[in-house]
Amino acid sequence: MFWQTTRFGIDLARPRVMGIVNVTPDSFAHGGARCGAGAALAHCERLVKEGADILDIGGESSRPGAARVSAADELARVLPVLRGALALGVPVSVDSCKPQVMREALDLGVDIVNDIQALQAPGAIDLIAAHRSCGVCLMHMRGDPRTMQAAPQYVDVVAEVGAFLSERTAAAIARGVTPERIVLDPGIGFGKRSEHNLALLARQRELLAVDRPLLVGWSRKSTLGELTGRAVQDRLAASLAAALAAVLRGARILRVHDVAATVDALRIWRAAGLDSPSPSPASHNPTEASAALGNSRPT
Ligand code: HH2
Repeated sequence: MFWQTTRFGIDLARPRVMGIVNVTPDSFAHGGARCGAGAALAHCERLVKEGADILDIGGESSRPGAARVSAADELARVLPVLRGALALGVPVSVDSCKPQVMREALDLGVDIVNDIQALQAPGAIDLIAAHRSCGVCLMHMRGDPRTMQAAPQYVDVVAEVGAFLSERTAAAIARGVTPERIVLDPGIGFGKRSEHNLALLARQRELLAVDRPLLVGWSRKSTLGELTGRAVQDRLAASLAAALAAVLRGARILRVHDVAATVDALRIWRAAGLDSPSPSPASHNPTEASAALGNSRPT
């Protein structure tokens, strides 16, 4: 099973670690410590040294209640960091829901668009479909970051998230995005209370029925704080436990802040023989993506 991206076919035979780089003054997990391009790029370099398989670079916080950022401001934040990160030898993802930001990032050569709105913005699907090979992550969110935590309600959160991801996958494929370019994310914490997030973890395997690899982001999220009583900077153990539980239930890409610790945890996991690739989604012909074995390699 490979994830096709612009320059790399990412082999998902083993779980992959996506390191988070927020070039924002207001992210929930670091409070703006890496707002400048120089600091953000140094952070990218550090995450690659720690073993990140993918870098995910974003210029707009999506924490509950976050203020919107204009496309121009978002571009000013992320473009210099993306430019530098593209030289680091790993796939680079831009975390954005704005087509203008996606377009300029793709023009630079980024490998993946990570969209918390699952390409619902006008023009977003066509932009991705027009690109030859970039990867895309389609994430579920109920509402938008300003309002999403105002009493979210579901009858069956797992079924509803699954139906949404299925519909967005079908929409992207119908417009010409090939399936091997798509991964899916249940959107932990996006318009969901803790009970919803935990149901999505407990029944995560049901989401594999959509037949695309799963990416999940539990790192430092508030449900972990609710369960442990710990502040955001003290949620490493909880984040690792949630990440491994997600891998156990079929996730293949972990979006994390703490790359070194997650890489170590996965190393022990594999050494213990716990990592057998999930039975679904069905593997597809790897020659379509790349001939890569082991680490991701340029296509
Ligand atoms: N979570 C955040 C942002 N982007 N993308 C995906 N695919 N999945 C996630 O779970 C996800 C995401 C929020 O976390 P973070 O980037 O650390 O915070 P902020 O949005 O405040 O910068």
